Amino acid sequence: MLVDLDYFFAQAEETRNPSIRDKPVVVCVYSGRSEDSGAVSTANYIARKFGVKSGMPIALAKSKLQNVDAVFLPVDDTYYEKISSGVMSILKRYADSFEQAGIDEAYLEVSQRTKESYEEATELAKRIKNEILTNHSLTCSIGIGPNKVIAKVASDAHKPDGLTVIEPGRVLEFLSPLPVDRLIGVGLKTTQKMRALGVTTIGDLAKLDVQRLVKIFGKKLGLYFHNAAAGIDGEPVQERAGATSISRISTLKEDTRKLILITENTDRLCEEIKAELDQNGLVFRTVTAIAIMKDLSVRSRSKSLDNTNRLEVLQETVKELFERYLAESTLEIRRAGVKVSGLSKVGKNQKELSSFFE
Ligand code: TTP
Ligand code: MG
Repeated sequence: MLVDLDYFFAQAEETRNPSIRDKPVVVCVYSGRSEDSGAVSTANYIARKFGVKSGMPIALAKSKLQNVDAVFLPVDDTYYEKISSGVMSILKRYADSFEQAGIDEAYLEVSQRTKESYEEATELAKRIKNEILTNHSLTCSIGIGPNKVIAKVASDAHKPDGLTVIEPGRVLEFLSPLPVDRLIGVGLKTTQKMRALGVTTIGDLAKLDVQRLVKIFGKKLGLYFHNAAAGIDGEPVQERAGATSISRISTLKEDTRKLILITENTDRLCEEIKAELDQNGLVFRTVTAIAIMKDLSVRSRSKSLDNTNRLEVLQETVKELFERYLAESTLEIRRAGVKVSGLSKVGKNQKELSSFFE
C-alpha cells in the first residue's frame, strides 16, 4: 500500500492552528525578492476549489482568492519534518517492509501480515488512518494494490481521506480511463510528448508499441511506461537511504552582507555535511543555501547538479548561491545554512522507480 498525507504542509498548519481549518490555506515558499514573489508549496482543499495549486506563483494564488478570507503562510520545514517522522514511525509498525518515498508518503509491503488478503489489508489501512488521525489529527489517503505503481495511482484516486483498493482482476479497468499523468514519472513534458503520440489516457499508453516508446523515451523509461500502463511492476518495497536531506546552520559572528564572512562559516558547514555523506556512502544532487535574516525571516536559493559528493563542488555552489542572493537582497544575514538533498547511495545501480525521476 501507499500512504500519502493529504495536503500535507497546509494540513500541518491547520493542526497547529485549528481556527484556519474552514478557510483557504496556502503555504508558500517566499523567494524574498518582493512581497509576493515565490511559489505555492501546497494548499488545502478549500483553496484548491478556487484553483490554487502547488507550484503556482503566489501572486496568482492571491488573485484567485481575491476578496476571500484566505490564509497565506510561509513554509516551516522543521515543523513538517517533525510531524513526518512521527507519522513514519507509526507506518513502519504496520509494514513487513517499508519505504519512505517523500516527506508525506511511504510504501508499505503488507502481503505477509495480511496473508495476501485484500480484505485484511483494507482493515489494516483503516487502522492506520485511525492511528494517524488520533495521534496527529491528520488525514491521509491510502491505495492498495498488487504492486507499487498501482498502489500509488490508487492512493491518488480518492483524495482527501481516501481508501482505494485495486485487486489484481480490476487493475486494467481501473487504470485504462485515467489520464496518463497519473502515472508516477509522467510529468508535464512527458504528457506533452505523449499527447503528440495520441496518448491521453493510461489505456492509450498501454496500446502503444513498446519499440516506439523505447525509441522516444529510451530503454529504461520506455519499458517502464509500457509495463506501468499495463499495471505491471516488480519493484520491491525497500528501505531507502536514511535521510532525504542533510543540513547545517550556524549563527554568523555578526549580521553581515560580506560574502567572505558567510563562506567562512558555510565552508565549515559543508565539511560537516561532507563527513556525514561519507559516513553513509551518499551522494547529493541539490544544494540549498539558507539565509536567516535579522528579522528571523528565512530565504533560500537552490541549485541542482549531477550526483556528486565532492566537497569543493558543494562549497563552490554554496558560495555561488549566496553571491546570487546578496546581489538580489539588501538585508543583512544573521545565520547561514547549507542543505543537500536528492540523496542517493554512491554507485548504486539505481533501478528503483523513483530514481528515474527525482
Ligand atoms: P504532495 O503529497 O504531492 O501534495 P499534498 O500532500 O500537499 O497534497 P495531496 O493531498 O494531493 O497529497 O506533496 C507533499 C508536500 O510536499 C506538500 O504538502 C508540499 C510539498 N510540495 C511542494 O513544496 N511543492 C510541490 O510542487 C508539491 C507537489 C509538493
Ligand atoms: Mg500528500
